[in-house]
Amino acid sequence: MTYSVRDVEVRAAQAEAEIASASPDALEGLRVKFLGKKGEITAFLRSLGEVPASDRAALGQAANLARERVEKALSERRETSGAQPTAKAGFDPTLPGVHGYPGTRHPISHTMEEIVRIFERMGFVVADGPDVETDYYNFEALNFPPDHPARDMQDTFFLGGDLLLRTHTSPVQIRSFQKRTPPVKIVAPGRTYRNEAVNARSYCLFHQVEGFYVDTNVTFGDLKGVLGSFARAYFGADVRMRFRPCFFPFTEPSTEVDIGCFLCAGKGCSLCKFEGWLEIMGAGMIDPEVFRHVGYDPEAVSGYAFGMGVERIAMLRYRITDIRLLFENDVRFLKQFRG
Ligand code: 2NL
Repeated sequence: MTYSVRDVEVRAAQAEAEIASASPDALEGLRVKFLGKKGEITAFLRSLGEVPASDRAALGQAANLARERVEKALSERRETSGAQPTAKAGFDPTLPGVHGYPGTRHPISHTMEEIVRIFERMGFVVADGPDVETDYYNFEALNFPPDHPARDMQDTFFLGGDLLLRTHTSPVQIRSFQKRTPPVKIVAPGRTYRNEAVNARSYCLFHQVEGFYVDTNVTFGDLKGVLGSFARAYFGADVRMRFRPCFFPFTEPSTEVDIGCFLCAGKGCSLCKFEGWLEIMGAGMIDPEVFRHVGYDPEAVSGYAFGMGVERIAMLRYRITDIRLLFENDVRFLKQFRG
């Protein structure tokens, strides 16, 4: 191999330029290309023995200088490329970041917590119980006799044997009765299940908040007072309320509770279906049969109970027209709530 000092200098300069613009990943390859065992600069150094003795000193000096230049270029490039690996043209690190959607409380959780909070302020204590229940706690203790048509009203998911998915949160109340002695004042929020045909108004899964108070001399007047306070706290101080007689197996007398439509103030609109009233819950005085089932003396104590559907309350409050939206968890829907 014959070469001149100039050849060595030109190759060193080319190597420097190539290294200076190389990506961090390419540097090791370039080191091998120039300084490896078969590298181009190494080749100059190896072949010094074959050059005429008169040129050897000058060429040796040039080749050593070339190796130093390439080594320096490599180490400089390693530092600069490592220091700014993400630096891209047009990137402005002073701009605000792009934030992900952090999520919000689900409107059902939010509504349920608001309802419970109001009752807690009136002295009710929160209780909960299992979603999988026995026939006794879901029906029998609540005065649904076997084969009574009232059971048909609650299309039940039976799980085999004695087990079922609770169709209301009333079993929690029965369990509370068994654990405590009057006075007891409990509110039971939770998930309930019914084998309903799914459509805009009903779903196979929903939530209830039930409450009850048992003590000596609890009256229907106490019930009206507590539910009136609830309605004013949740729907506004000037809300109107009415009680309509109805039937539940576990209360006697029983009532459905309506509030004056808050959208049209009773004039009639699509929300209240031109009734002027919105049904918000059911309630009544606890049937003596229920007390007998849990070992309370119906001559000594009395009590009221009430129950409301959380989806129904949330749909009225937020004007949601399809219950399925509450279970599909489409973020375009959920993002509209700031719970
Ligand atoms: C409704 C009506 C109601 C009750 C629930 C209850 C529980 C026991 C004893 C007596 Cl342990 N009653 N709960 C009473 C009346 C009505 O719910 O429409 N709920 C969505």
